[in-house]
Amino acid sequence: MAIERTLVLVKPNGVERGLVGEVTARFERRGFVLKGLKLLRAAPELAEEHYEEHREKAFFGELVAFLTSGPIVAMVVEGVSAVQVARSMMGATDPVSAAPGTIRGDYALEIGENVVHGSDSVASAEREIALYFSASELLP
Ligand code: IDP
Ligand code: MG
Repeated sequence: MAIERTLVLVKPNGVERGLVGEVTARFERRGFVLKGLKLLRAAPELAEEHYEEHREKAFFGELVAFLTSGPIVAMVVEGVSAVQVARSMMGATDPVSAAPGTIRGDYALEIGENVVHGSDSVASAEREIALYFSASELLP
């Protein structure tokens, strides 16, 4: 029963499509507590650092261009096994394989525009939260 924090992003197409409330509500209803929340436009440097593990991939340029293409919402959610549970609520990376009932399974079809991001480990979550939030922007 480890209490964890994870970073959730609503990607530009999610914000554009008016899905911020929908995504946020799912995490709140599941029982997670919001510890940080902001609307921002990611600079290329931020997007590149966020996705540094994918720097050598063919889709890296596209990935950074997409994440910086419009406003995003960043939130820190806290609760039991937040990293794993948030990822399971989002569904498979490729929405074609994402189960109905998951965020991607309900709102996406294209892998490059899969509406949400969730950290993939506690270490990634700590690193990513620090990229998007200063300590004073997070509740204790
Ligand atoms: P994740 O978001 O489920 O953790 P990652 O493998 O970390 O998936 O990939 C980061 C993001 O890069 C994905 O959410 C997706 O939008 C994009 N992506 C991953 N694989 C591909 C691909 O093969 N083509 C285009 N975009 C991709
Ligand atoms: Mg990932």
